[in-house]
Amino acid sequence: MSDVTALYYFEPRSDTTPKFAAQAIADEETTGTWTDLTTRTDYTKRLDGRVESVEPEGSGYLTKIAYPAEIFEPGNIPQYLSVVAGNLFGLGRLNSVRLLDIFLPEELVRFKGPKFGIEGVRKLIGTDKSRRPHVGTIIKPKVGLNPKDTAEVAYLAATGGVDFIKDDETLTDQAFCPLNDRVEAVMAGLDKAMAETGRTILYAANVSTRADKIVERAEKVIECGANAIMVDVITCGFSAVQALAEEPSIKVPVHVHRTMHAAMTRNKKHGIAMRPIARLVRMAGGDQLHTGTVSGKMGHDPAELLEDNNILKEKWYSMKPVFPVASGGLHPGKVNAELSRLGNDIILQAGGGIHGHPEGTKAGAMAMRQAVDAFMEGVTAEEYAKNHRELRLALEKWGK
Ligand code: CAP
Ligand code: MG
Repeated sequence: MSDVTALYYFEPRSDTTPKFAAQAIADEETTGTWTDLTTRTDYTKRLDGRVESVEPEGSGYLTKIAYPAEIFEPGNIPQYLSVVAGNLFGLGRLNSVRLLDIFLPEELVRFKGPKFGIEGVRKLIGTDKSRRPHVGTIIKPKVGLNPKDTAEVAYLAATGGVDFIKDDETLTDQAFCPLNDRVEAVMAGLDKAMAETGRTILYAANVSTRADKIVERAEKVIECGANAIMVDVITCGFSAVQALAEEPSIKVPVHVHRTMHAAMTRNKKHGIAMRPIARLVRMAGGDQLHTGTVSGKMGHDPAELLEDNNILKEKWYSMKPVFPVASGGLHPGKVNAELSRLGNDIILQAGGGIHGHPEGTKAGAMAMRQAVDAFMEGVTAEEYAKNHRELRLALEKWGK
């Protein structure tokens, strides 16, 4: 079995040579430590890490570290991370270090992976032929609405044309909006909307909770009617995503939110880039994953984002492709900027950009769909807005 290799950016401490710093990573994450060992045996040497390359990059260096595959317990994502993203971040010989990507042999990527993936979700929504981007919304305000009012907002977004509705990342099972009551109320409204529109609309209830309760919580919300589930992967863990995705009784798409990711992904000198996180979510079995926008409210690097989305979509052993989600500060005026860079295999999500529309949620959803339809027809949003009122009002309020 070929080695696992990991690519890092790092800046060595002033008294440390780049090669020595890279070697410190290889040692720490395999058989070494800060000093030589009297307990070293010849046969353990086969597990030594190796520095494959060190090259100058900006104000630091890129290094590729080879880790013997035998160190990795097949299927154990937490253990994979403890090696490639473990103690190394704290090593004093490094002023900073960022994990950029991980390359795993097929034997270590034998996961069930996404149940649905892009094609499965497209078939559910009915866009497997048109290939148009999906439009999603997040119920806003983020927290506070009671189940009845949540259901009303969801119904309006659905009849306005969204394909996907989700809870926000901080909404779970609070007293002001009990989870199962919310799911029953929302799904009653969506059943009505689906009958009226003839379209399938997914509602992903946020099942994020403690590891030993999350599958049970997901099974309960599905029993209450949810036709998708959502989980915050960084706060709940990759194992939580894997438990949900691999659970046979869970037969609905898993939407993966990444809240808290920016604590690791944002600093280009230190932390973990979104790319390895995207690979791990694909292995764990997420069907849809937030990866960012090129024009929204969160900090972004379009070059990194495009490659992150490719990692989710390209052929990767037997793992189904994962639907990238562009979300955060989007509104109808930004649809063209997003689609022209990210392509059509994308879910565009808008919270404020729908529920902040001058004529309310239904008009906001219509405006988002009109902006997508304009792009698919090769027409500018301004042109399309001439005979689409909801889009015109959105452009007047938010511009581009
Ligand atoms: C977007 C959002 C999402 C962010 C997450 C929010 O709302 O619901 O959580 O998109 O960022 O709470 O901000 P708006 P990312 O549409 O109102 O901005 O997708 O980059 O992880
Ligand atoms: Mg949110």
